[in-house]
Amino acid sequence: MARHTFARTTFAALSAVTLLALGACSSEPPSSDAGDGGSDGGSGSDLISVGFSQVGAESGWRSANTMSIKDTLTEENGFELSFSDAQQKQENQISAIRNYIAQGMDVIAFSPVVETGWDAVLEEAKGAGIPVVLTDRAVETTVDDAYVSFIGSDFIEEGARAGEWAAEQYDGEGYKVVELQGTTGSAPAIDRQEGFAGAIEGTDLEMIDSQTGDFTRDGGKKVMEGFLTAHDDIDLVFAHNDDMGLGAIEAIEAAGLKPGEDIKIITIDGVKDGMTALADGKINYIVECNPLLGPDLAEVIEKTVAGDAVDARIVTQDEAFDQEGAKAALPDRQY
Ligand code: GZL
Repeated sequence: MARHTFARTTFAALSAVTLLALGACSSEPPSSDAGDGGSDGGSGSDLISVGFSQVGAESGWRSANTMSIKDTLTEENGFELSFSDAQQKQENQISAIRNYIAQGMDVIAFSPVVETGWDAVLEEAKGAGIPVVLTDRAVETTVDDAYVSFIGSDFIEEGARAGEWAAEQYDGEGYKVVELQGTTGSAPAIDRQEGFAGAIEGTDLEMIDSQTGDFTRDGGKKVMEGFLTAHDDIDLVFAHNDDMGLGAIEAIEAAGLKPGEDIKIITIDGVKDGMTALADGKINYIVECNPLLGPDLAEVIEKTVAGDAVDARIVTQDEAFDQEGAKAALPDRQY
């Protein structure tokens, strides 16, 4: 399909925010292909060529997010998807996006590993007339009309829900709190920290240490080992994702303590391993961050290619779970 040219007017996006429940995804395991993609240069196929740059494969959430995108942007659904895994490196995402520009993709989509440093490549995509869609994470940019839409959760709200539950449960007990932060400079790490801190303000919960575990299980384990060496009075761990919380569980158990009892744990994501640990009482509360963004991404791409206006911000709906909620939700969980 010849690449769709875009007048700036087609970048015009409604300023309204749309709350969308997200579809389920199939159980197909994510593949790791990085197809050569690109519009077919006249082979006559009527597919929409999409270049997608993914953060990496750092967590269970990321795997579910990749699965949702690959399961939705299929040929039978009208897409020719080129997918690349940046191994959590911004330079890899920037070079992948430049490749997609050179290949003349109809649309480029990506989940930016960090918030800043995208102006040049966003300007290049705009100059090439290729619309950009952000999924999962936001960017800070000075480029006008840099992207058509941002589809993802409200991370400040997620951090606030975690902090509100902690305040409800533990205020008045002089709890000492440690925080396992996500990737430094990423929107979820910045916003979840802000939301949680705001929610515990005015309570007697005290944040005594905070460090990045880079959203990985190993990172969470290593940082928690350091916290346990440095502090003998930790009551609560706030982990920015399940994977770091699961790593913290390993460190807590290796120290001869009981996660969920001696040291409480609150995490964000709601992936199967996290929900299982919650049902088993090793995690105390999880705020969901729905990774199933494929259907909304497909809809935004189709509307954009058709020249229809799309919402500038599409906020995905998240639930939250205590132990009973996790037991009830696990049997039907899609990820
Ligand atoms: C959130 C997403 C975060 C998840 C982590 O939308 O960007 O990145 O919370 C993942 O599990 O690594």
